[in-house]
Amino acid sequence: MPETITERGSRSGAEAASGPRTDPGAAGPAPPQEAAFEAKIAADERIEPRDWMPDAYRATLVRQIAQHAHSEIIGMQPEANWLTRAPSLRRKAILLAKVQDEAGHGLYLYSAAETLGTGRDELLDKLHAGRQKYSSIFNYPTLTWADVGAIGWLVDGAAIINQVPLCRCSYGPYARAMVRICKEESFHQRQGYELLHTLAHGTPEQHAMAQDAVDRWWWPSLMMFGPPDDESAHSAQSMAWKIKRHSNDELRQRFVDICVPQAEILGLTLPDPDLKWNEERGQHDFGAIDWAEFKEVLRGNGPCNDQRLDRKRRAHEDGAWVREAAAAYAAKRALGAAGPGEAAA
Ligand code: BYC
Repeated sequence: MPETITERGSRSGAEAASGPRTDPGAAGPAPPQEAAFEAKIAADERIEPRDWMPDAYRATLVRQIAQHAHSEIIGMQPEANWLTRAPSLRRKAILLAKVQDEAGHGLYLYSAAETLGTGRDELLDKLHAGRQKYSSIFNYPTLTWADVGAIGWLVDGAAIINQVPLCRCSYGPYARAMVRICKEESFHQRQGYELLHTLAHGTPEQHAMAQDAVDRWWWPSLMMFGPPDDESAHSAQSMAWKIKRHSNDELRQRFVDICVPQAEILGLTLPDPDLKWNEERGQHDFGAIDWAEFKEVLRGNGPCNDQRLDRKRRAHEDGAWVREAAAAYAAKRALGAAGPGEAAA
């Protein structure tokens, strides 16, 4: 754990006593630590764990990083579903590596949240109690092997578009975690693309399986970027703080424009009759997203919400003995390091 962080938003008792102004709209001149924070943001410098920061900035980061970390961990489930049924040893080894990477991403992100004073246990308790979200995308089922390819191409592809700008996030530990995550996500996207390419250029049955997977994953992938800008509660503030660098709609559009030529090379069709190049805008127009479906999934009513959370809770309970054993081992080592005399004292 980092040093204790006070609830008032500063890092030490002395600073808290000086009364940091945590409400950006509060009257009167900004206290010096708030002015220093704003100056760093304006200069595109990183905010680090020991720096003063407004409570709302800290809370926004914890919310987003927690949701992101939970997504990585829950995101292991739909893919792990195919580990025992991968069609070859090569495919199985690749998928195993990918699923393990997702666990690693979760750990980097929980560690980033910990630098803000919120431990992993607390975040996991909230996830298990249904009080924190994870990405909507992981509430859809993986019905065929081609879904592993579609997830790599579309889901990891969307994640990269969303996450590359997060490498420039104003909060240092999150930005640095994202650099490593994005490198691995690129490999994930490539494996999905290569898998789908192989299927799409295989037998007619394999091509149909690839097309069916793309048909099912396309629209949920577009929803990953979050609600439209005019309904995005947090975007304006997060962009002002340079946590987010682009709006949800901007990134969604970028994703569509990148996917269209890739789909052509794959020999697959994107399931949107309204998808077409708009010469004037220099971008693709695309059809209406079913936001009612998105809201239902967020409310817990997607096809796999219950299954995903049940499995996550069960895995956590089943792993209790590992955490207990690790804690007992750490305590034993600490005792040994202190020496018998000090331990007795
Ligand atoms: N699913 O004001 P908004 C991955 C929530 S990739 C669920 O626009 P914000 C992976 C949002 O939390 C996926 N909830 O919010 C890939 C907020 O609710 P609360 C994870 C969503 O934060 C492959 C409300 O809707 N990636 O991990 O400004 C394999 C209003 O939205 C979703 C990240 O998390 C959604 N799709 O922008 C394995 C990236 N969209 O909190 C793993 C980091 C929105 O007020 N996160 N909501 O209750 C972000 O960039 C931003 O948090 C978002 C949303 C763009 C997702």
